Amino acid sequence: MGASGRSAMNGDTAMAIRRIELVEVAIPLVRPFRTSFGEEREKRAILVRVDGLGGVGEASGWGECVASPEPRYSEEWLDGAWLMLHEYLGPALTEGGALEGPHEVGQRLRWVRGHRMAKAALEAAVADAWLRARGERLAAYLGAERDRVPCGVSVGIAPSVQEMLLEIRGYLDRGYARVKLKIEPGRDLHVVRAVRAALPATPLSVDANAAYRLADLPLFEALDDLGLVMIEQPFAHDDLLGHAKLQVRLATPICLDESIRSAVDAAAAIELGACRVINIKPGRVGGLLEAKRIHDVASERNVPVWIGGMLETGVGRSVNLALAALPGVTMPGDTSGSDRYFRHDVTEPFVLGGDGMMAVPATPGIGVEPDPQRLEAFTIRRSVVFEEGVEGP
Ligand code: SMG
Ligand code: MG
Repeated sequence: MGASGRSAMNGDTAMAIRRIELVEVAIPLVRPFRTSFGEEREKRAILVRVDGLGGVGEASGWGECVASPEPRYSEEWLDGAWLMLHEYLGPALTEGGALEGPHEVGQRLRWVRGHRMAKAALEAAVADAWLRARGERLAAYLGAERDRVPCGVSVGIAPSVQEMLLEIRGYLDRGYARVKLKIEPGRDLHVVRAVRAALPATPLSVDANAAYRLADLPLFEALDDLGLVMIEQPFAHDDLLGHAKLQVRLATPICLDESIRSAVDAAAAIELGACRVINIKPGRVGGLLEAKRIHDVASERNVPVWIGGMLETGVGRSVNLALAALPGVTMPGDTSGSDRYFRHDVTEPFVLGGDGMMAVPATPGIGVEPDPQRLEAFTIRRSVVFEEGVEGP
């Protein structure tokens, strides 16, 4: 056992990190997911495993990195995150010795600029291990009180309105509480109008994934008449001013996703009037604790928030559900059931109740873990970032 392990044994709460491993998985999607920036047919993700040893014993934890194979949704991408975890984040985390808690992860990684999705995965894995060692649930640790949360569903761009409606009706039959339509130039107003006409009472929103500009104002004025719950990320991620100029012209709330990378961003966007709703994703903002801070900033300003999705496996979905149980999360999230994405997930599936509600994991840590056999079947590469007592390259 190394020096950091011994010091952890002496403390009550500290946890020494003994091993960090990355596992890349590729899981077929039940249907392709198309947005304004491309199509995904399988889910590839880096799962981070952290083995820790603390005053209360040994525990392992898992976290999921939501960086996509290509840097379209954000500048991060999967292979970059893999390298980042190896070269910088793993060493930055372990060089400081035993950890007093998950809050120290962000502090140790802060000197690395950006790379939030990679940081979030490591923080989640440490938090899972640390909480499991204490027998504490992530939702409770974050301050969540609810044990079930309402869920919405995000519907990819489909070849025709008919196909989209068929898919949507299937989700509504299952109980989803809100339907989000992906839009892109050329597949926007007529699609949303047709869906609205077919489903006059369904809570509907649209997500443009930054595909438009202020010059498209007439489109948004037309969408404004369709009784949408919100319009998500119409303009570029760095265009807060453009969003503020659009929001004053619309009755429909603008929801920001890609634009909000931190609690500081959230406060600025709210103060500028760039949005009236925020989509929180722990990966996009650098971790679950920053996600909680965004929740707090928005709650203090009476701005509703909801928890987004990145087509996560059960490992990431469990974190999203814990966050969704926070008191300021007042709108259904993109926290859909596992079967909306996968025939088989790496964990036990998350199942939507017929009433559109999903149970928040009720056991310690993130509450789920990869099934060893399924993990093995979906794994395309593995690599050890850190092992106690073993020198790095
Ligand atoms: O997890 O159900 C899901 C997907 C939700 O639409 C969704 N996510 O911009 O909000 C968003 C997109 C980003 C997906 S990029 C892979
Ligand atoms: Mg979005």
